[in-house]
Amino acid sequence: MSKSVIITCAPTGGIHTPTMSPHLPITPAEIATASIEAAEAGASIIHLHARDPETGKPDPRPEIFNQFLPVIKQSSDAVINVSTGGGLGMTMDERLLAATTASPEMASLNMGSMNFGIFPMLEKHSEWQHDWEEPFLEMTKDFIFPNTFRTIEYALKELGEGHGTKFEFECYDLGHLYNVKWFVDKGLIKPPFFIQMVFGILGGAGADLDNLMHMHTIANKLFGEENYEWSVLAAGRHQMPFATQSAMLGGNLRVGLEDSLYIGPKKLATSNAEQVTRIRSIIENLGLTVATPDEARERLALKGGDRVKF
Ligand code: KMH
Ligand code: ZN
Repeated sequence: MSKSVIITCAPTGGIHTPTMSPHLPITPAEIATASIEAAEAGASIIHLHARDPETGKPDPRPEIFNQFLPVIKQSSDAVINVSTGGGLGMTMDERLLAATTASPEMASLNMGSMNFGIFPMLEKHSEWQHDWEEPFLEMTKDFIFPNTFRTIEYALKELGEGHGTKFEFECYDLGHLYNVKWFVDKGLIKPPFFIQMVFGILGGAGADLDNLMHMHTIANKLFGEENYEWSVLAAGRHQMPFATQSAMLGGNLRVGLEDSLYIGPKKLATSNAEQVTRIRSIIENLGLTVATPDEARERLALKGGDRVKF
């Protein structure tokens, strides 16, 4: 029998800006509602960033996370995953603070430094709701997203060993899988671990299905199928096709407005739950089932929702 499919939903992220969609959750209340609805629709993991409630700018402050993490926990059983990717331009200390404060079951960890170009989205708008949006996108023409061996090792020790938090290892290219392997060999990453393969970010692997097939083949060779769970996310219009391909190949997947604002060609998604509902129906029409939060906890060997600090 095939394994159930773990759906992660990333409701807001730190890439899209308020001008791009009126449906992007911004305030703690909006992020909480979007997360709870996504969990009700079938997401077993919720991947979270915070934003300044006034301006919508990505914001690392633990006190903002603390306005929505307990609310989500009280109304849903979903696994809470706190991003350490944060927002482009934050320091590594800022990026880690919310996770080390909340001690969640999961946190993201980006597995290599890279160009991270979101400036092409400048072409879609000429007027911006907030002053920060245009320069934020513009600066990514000359921006390197820093994730060095030293900072990755620090996060693995501080958050992984220190808090028992397990990671969503974000791998945007083949080399990032080899970086995971380096830490597996050093004993700092232990099975079962969770690889999130990311496609379609300018600076990382493009959204070509051959890239997905190849990364999966190499991950199996490096780690051994039995030692890890894999998941796929793709940016923008590639989101649903790539998620579907992953489910068909026995993998897991991620949706959410962090990765795509759309539900169809030129059609904005009106909620995160709409994307979760769409992919859930595709999964079920393929004859597969959706994993519950407890199935995700068991397969990823998570510490449990009662051992977090929120
Ligand atoms: N926004 C995604 C492409 C993170 O939060 O650690 C990658 C991401 C990074 O989710
Ligand atoms: Zn993220």
